[in-house]
Amino acid sequence: MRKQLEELQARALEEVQRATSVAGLEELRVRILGKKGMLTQLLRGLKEVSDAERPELGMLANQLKEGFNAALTARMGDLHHLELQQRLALERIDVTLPGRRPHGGGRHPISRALSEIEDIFLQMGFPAVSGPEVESDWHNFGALNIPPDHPAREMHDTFYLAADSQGGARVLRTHTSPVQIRVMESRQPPLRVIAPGKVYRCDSDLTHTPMFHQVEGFMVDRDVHFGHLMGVMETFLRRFFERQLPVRFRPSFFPFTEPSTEVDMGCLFCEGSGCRICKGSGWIEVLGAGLIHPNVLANVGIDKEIYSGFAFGLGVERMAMLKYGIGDLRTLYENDVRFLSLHARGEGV
Ligand code: 2NL
Repeated sequence: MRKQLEELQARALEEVQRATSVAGLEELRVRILGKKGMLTQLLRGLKEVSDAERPELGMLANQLKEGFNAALTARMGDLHHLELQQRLALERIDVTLPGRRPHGGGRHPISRALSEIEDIFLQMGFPAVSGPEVESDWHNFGALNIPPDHPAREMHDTFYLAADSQGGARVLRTHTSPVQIRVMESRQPPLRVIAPGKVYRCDSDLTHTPMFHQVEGFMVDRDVHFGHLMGVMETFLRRFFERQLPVRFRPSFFPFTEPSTEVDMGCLFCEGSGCRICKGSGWIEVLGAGLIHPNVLANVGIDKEIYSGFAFGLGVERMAMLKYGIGDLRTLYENDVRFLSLHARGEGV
């Protein structure tokens, strides 16, 4: 038994030195000291040894165990260090690789167009005001010289809501004119504002969404005439589209303006020679406008003998599509990030 113990000791220590990996050492520990390990099995033999020999052999076995453990631990440290050195020599992190950019957000084209429109009008002295989207029939129609049975109400495809507590009809505003009516009701001229915001019409197809954005604006003062309207419209369009566009005014009709006009600009895409966008005419219709109807002034308590004014309205989606070259209205409402990041370029992404 003594001989077996001494042989095992010699072999175990030799194998510790021969081991070349941390994993190999771990395996060796199990092979010697594990439940079915060689030393464990040898120690079972101690029972058969005489009482005289047992203490000495037991001591020898313990020395073997401690010696083996110490050698193993030392070698383990060496191998750990060696394996780390090998990895450090072999593995490289390429710190020159560019990082992965996070997907950037950006402002929606409608939001961008709205800001640009607001900036231009503010420079011309028209601050932006807002008002309710749920409106009384009076503010949305009556005050604007649109009587109850007027065909303009059908044209507007109105969303009607439950009546108010006094039985008054209520609607989702079909334009932002009611905001301007509220301004005229509550202040006296000189007045100059724009009313940007969401408007609602019960209409949905390729070129219409039930909610869209409008900017209306008006000015009322002494001696305001059609020339002022023409100058403000032309200045706005040339600044918004960033070029010296031709602008023309065609006679039209709105119940709330007299005279009324539709404003065209020279086509951005063919510069007047005629293309698909302007349907061959060389002109694109972008605004409706006119001098505020005397009935409207009377409805809000402004003296038409002293004051006059002009008003105009435009669709923000249409302006954004023309300026940013967006062909399909629906892409503005799909929230496809590929479309949004394309059109947000250079806009805080
Ligand atoms: C269009 C036409 C227009 C107005 C809006 C207006 C507002 C008040 C009084 C008089 Cl409070 N007029 N707004 C006037 C003419 C045209 O919009 O085609 N918009 C897209």
